[in-house]
Amino acid sequence: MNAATPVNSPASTAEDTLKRKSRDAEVVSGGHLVARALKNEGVDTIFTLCGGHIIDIYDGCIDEGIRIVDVRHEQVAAHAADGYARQTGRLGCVVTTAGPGCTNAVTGIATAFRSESPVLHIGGQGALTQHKMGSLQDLPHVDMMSPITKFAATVPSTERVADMVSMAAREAFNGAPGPVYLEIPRDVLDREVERAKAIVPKPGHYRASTRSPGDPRDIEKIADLLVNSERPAILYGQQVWTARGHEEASALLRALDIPGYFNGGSRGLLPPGDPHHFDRTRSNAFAEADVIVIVGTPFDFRMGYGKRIDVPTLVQIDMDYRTVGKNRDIDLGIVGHPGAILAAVCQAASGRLKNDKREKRREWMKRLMDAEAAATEKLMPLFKSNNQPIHPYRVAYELNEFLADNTIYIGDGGDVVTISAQAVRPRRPGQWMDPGALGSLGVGTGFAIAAGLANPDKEVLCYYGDGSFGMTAFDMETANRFGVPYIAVVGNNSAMNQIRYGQLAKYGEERGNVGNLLGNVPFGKFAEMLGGYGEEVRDPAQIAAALRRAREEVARTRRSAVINIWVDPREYAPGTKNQTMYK
Ligand SMILES: Cc1ncc(C[n+]2csc(CCOP(=O)(O)OP(=O)(O)O)c2C)c(N)n1
Ligand SMILES: [Mg+2]
Repeated sequence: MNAATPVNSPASTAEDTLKRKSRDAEVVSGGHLVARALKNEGVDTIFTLCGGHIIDIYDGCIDEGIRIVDVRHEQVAAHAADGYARQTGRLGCVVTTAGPGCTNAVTGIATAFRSESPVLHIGGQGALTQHKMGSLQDLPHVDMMSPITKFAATVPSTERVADMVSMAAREAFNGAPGPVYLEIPRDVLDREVERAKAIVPKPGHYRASTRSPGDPRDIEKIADLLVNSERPAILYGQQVWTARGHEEASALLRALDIPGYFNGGSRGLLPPGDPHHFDRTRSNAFAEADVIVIVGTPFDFRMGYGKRIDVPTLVQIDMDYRTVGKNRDIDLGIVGHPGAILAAVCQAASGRLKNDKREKRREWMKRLMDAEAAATEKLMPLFKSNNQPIHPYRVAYELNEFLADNTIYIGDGGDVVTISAQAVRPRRPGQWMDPGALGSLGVGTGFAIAAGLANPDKEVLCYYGDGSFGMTAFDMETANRFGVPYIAVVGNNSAMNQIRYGQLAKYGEERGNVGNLLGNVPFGKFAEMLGGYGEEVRDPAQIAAALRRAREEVARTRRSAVINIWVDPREYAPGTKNQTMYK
């Protein structure tokens, strides 16, 4: 049965329909205004879990042809809205009921906040007529959501509903994008007002272009720096993909022969093997380059707050004015749209790179490329390890070998997923998804649903830790129900291993295994319970074949598969051993 087919809906007569139609022509309810404004903003899908406070939005969505994806936990709805924004480049939308609907979604919205993902969260609220009287599920949502959104407000009247949805959308795209929150009291949502009195901003007429190229004098300066540099390097972060500046970003690397490094959603901007794609020599580049340009990623813990960069000239480009020059000094900063800025720099530098400089850069890139190859060689014994229990590096290697050109790779877990980042190289832009700076476990299932819905022709693979899988996996049923099955791989060490390492190191064997051990769960059976394919893998030689079977079975049954790979709990990622994330 189609997910949207209503069950037991009361039969309506032709007369009822006629009456409804003529009334609809004159009046409109708040829920229908929400849907109209969402449609105007280009939102074609909402992620939601139902509640009495929000049902009129669903009715409006039916009229507007907006897809309603109903999940089993609001955290998943929020992650899915974030994932859908990441995959489509448009505003994502999550709709939750009042109270616990909102609190359950908080992690997803917070994740979008730290990842600068444009998500509109619409939440229900008790009727204004019951304001502060102790209505069902009443909470101070706006106060709760304000610190983790760019804008949070209550819609005060039905007439303003669409207006405030468009206002929230505008705020979501202000500077670096991010989540926004709108609370709609039940009576505001349900009330019908005269259509003529409702404020509905015209599509395409209520917000300006975000493609600002920054100060033209600074564009010239960056072009000069790059043209005159002998050892330049550029790091592209999440924003480059979020703002869809990826083509301009690769064009600049190619035009000026600059080695590129990529993090977050920018991984996959260039395919592995591309002469301008680098990933194992970032610290060499940070130590030896003469000019470094950082685009669209803050100097946060992932960058050692910028302290690990030692370079004569550091340039920072970001969509958020507050990020540029934060945590460390820079030589030049520019604020605007990464694509617009990089295209302008490319244009300003065009034809100015002298042959001797190009020669020097080729030597520089060759040196880095040799170091990349040496670093890969060094990892090979781990990548090819035949150990039993299976070494998590072997899983990471096999996953990378398995990826197809169109596979979207999602990482959701602690140590096993950190390790996978050393091996997995997505083949195309937009095919890498991670939780970002919030480091939230549990993103995987929502991201997988969103990735599938936004890209019906792509394969989706999510690699989970066993701890993470347990957090949100029940919505695998939602993925199946909406026809977007995916391949789930669990790196199962029966522990919250990334945390366990630090505990063992600090408190020893006796007190270190506390609060971090999980049961041995054969997660393959979970897929079977939902009508899909499941398999347990204990032999490293079986990983590749198991993954292929999962691919075939997902295609055949249209149900998600789970390959549960039992990995060695005694192996950890180097970053975990150094506790880099806390330094
Ligand atoms: C929602 C959430 N809770 C707790 C943490 C802290 N944390 C970081 S890694 C980790 C362990 C994850 O275990 P698992 O997914 O099994 O991966 P493993 O480290 O075992 O490979 C935990 C609990 C977190 N980042 N997010
Ligand atoms: Mg684990």
